[in-house]
Amino acid sequence: KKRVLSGIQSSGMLTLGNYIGAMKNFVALQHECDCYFMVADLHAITVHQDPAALREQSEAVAALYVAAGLDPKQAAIFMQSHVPAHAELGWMMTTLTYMGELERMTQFKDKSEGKDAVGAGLFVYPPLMAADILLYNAHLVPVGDDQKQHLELTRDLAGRFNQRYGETFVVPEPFIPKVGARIMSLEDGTKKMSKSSPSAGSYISLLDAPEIIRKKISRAKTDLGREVIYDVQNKPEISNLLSIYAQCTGQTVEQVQAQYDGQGYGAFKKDLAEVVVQTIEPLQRKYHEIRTSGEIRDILRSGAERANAAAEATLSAAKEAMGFLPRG
Ligand code: AQP
Repeated sequence: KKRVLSGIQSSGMLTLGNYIGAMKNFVALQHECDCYFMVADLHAITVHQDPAALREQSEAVAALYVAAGLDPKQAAIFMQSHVPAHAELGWMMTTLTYMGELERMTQFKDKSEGKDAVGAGLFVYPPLMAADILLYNAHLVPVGDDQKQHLELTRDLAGRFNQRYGETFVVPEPFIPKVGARIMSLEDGTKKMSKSSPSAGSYISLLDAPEIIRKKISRAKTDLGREVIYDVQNKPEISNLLSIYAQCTGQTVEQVQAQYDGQGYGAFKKDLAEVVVQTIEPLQRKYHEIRTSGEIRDILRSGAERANAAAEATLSAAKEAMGFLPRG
C-alpha cells in the first residue's frame, strides 16, 4: 500500500478552497492508501494565533476532517503537536536547507509582503513541512497547487539527506487535482481563496450558514460581459465560479458551461449558491454531531498513537544516519 501524508493548518476556519483542493482528495485516497492526516497546528503558529482561538480551530479542523468523510479507522487523524518528532526532524531539515532556497518561496514572499516584523517561523516553514512528509515515508502528498513549490523543496531535501547520509527517506510525489487545485478569492480572481484573509467576503467558510453563502456568491466579483465561459486568462472570476460548480456537482467544466449557454451571470450564480449549499450542508450537520458527541478527543488520541509509532521509527533512523549519539 502506498503511504499518504497531508494536513491543513488550523489558522482559521477551513474554506471551500481547502475542501476542493485538499480534503476531497484525502477522502478519496483513504481506502486505497495507508493515510496520515494531521491538523497542522505547529504551522498555524507561524503567524500569531490567539490561544483560545487556536484550540477551537484545531478541534474544528479535526472534526471537519471526519465530517468530510475521513474514517478514523482507516486514516490516522492527529494533531501535529502531539507527535514531537515533527519539531525534531523539522530542525534537522532546517540545517540542510539553504537560505536562498527559502528566499525563493512564493508563499513566504506573499505572506511577508509589506510587513515590517515577519516571524522567522514563517521563513523556515518549508523544512518543517518536509519533515512532516518524510517522517511517514509518504509516497503521495495530496495538496492544492499553492503547495507545489514547498513539495519540490521537500523532494530536494529528501534527496540531499539520502545522498549525504545514506538512503533514509522516500522521495514523495505531489498529488494535485486537475480541476480545483487553486480556488480563487470571490473578490479577486487573481488571488487564492485563503482562510486567513481579512475579508470574509473573499472566501466561503465550511461553516458559513446557507444565507451567508448565498449572499457571498451573489456579491462575488464577475468579469465584464455576461457570458458564462471558462477562460482563465480573460475571465478569471467566472472561470473560478465554473470550477467551483463543477467540483461540487462532479461535472466537467465543459458540461457546466454548456448548461449555462445563453444564460447570464445572475441565473448561474443563483444556481451555484444552491449547489454549494447542498455540498456543504450535510458536512455541517455531521460536523455539529461530532462536536456535540465529544468523540474527537478519542479520535485524536488514537491517531497520535499510530502517528507517533510511525514517526519515531523514521526519526531514529534519521538521527542515527546523521551521527547523533544514541541515548543508550
Ligand atoms: N484556494 C485554494 N484552492 C485549492 N486548494 C487550496 N488549499 C488552500 N487554499 C486553497 C490547499 O489546502 C491545503 C491546506 O492549506 P494550508 O492550511 O496548509 O495552508 P495554505 O495553503 O496557506 O491555505 P490557506 O487556506 O490559504 O491558509 P492560510 O490563509 O492560513 O495561509 C493545502 O493542500 C493547500 O494547497
